[in-house]
Amino acid sequence: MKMKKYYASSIPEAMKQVRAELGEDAVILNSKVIITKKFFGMIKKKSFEVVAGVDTIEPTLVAPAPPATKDNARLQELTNAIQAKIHQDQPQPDAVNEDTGISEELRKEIADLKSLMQSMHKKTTQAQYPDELLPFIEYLRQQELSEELITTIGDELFMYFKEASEINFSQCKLITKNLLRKKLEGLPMGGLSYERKYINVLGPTGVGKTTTIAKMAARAVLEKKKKIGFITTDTYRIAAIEQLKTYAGLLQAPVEIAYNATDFEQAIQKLSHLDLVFIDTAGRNYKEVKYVDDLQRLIKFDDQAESYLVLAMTTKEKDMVNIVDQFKQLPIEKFIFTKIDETNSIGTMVNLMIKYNKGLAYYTNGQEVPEDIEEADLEAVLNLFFQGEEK
Ligand SMILES: Nc1nc2c(ncn2[C@@H]2O[C@H](COP(=O)(O)OP(=O)(O)O)[C@@H](O)[C@H]2O)c(=O)[nH]1
Ligand SMILES: [Mg+2]
Repeated sequence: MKMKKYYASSIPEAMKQVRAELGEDAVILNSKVIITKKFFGMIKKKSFEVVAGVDTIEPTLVAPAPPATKDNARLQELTNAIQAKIHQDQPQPDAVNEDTGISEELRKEIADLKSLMQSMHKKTTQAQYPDELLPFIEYLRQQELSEELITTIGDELFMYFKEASEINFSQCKLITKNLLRKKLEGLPMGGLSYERKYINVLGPTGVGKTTTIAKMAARAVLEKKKKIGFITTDTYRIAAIEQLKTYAGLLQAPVEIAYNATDFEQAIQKLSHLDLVFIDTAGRNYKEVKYVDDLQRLIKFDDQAESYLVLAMTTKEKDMVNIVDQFKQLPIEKFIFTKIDETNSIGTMVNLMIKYNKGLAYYTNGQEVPEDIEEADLEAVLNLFFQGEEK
């Protein structure tokens, strides 16, 4: 990637310079305001510094030739060799000797030092990446993949590059997919099991719980011919009850409203003849620990139930992490990610699945019921990750 700094009195002015020099494909990598002081600080002048870059290995990026089968075999061979080497180089877990007499404090200090050294190592390796890798690393970053995963992937690509002396976008993609596949393949993927009667749908307000329930329920009725019903514990807003009732009406399914645990128990009895019961919950302030406690008291989390945590892709990852942490005392089966139509960054999905070791049931991509929902499978998630690249 070719990079250059531009200075101008306004951002549009800087953009003009960038386009004139680097062309229409240039991307802005960074920008900042610069205040210069003249006459002993009495006159302040504002200007802008813009760092822009353009891909210099564009031909391979725009039209990546699909690797020939022979290349693929070679690529796989090299990837395997690199992975074997990585495993060989990885430090083996320390043998635990209970009698070492090392205090807990010292042990913690050693652990901190170790992690500091590891993070320094990461920074050094990233700084060593050749220019050929940078657009791809930038793509991973735009996808908001965690820095930790970017370094793992980057290091592997770098080793491949050292071995093969060249690398193009489609090779990077293949190696990345292999790596992410390995990280995700142990996690449960796929929608309702249809083996458990109660489906608890949890998550904060407005993420799309009720809409997603309607989509899942419609599939259960139309495709699986199941007899279904609904219980809602979201009694704080009349509109929320009406919304569920509307969907239930379309599917000719009963709705029970549970204001308290007794109501809930009665609703369960009333709907006991059905195949599936969807439980819509209130997304009150999840930050209150009490909310999760109440939920636990109100609804059932036994072996007849499966529970899903709904998160919207429009939420910041930091906030999503807080939400998942808040729900961690509940036996969440899998995630459901909604509103993926409103983002171009899919990395968060991957980050959270790996961080919490949880699979994915569905992702939803629009407001239309019942069509805007996809059942998750590993290859679909991996393809989703590179979808932005094909746009
Ligand atoms: N763009 C988009 N909007 C969605 C999606 N799923 C739900 N919504 C919208 O998000 C808003 C809140 O949905 P709702 O089901 O009421 O959320 P709840 O409070 O969690 O039950 C509604 O306007 C939905 O139409 C989705 O996949 N994409
Ligand atoms: Mg709702």
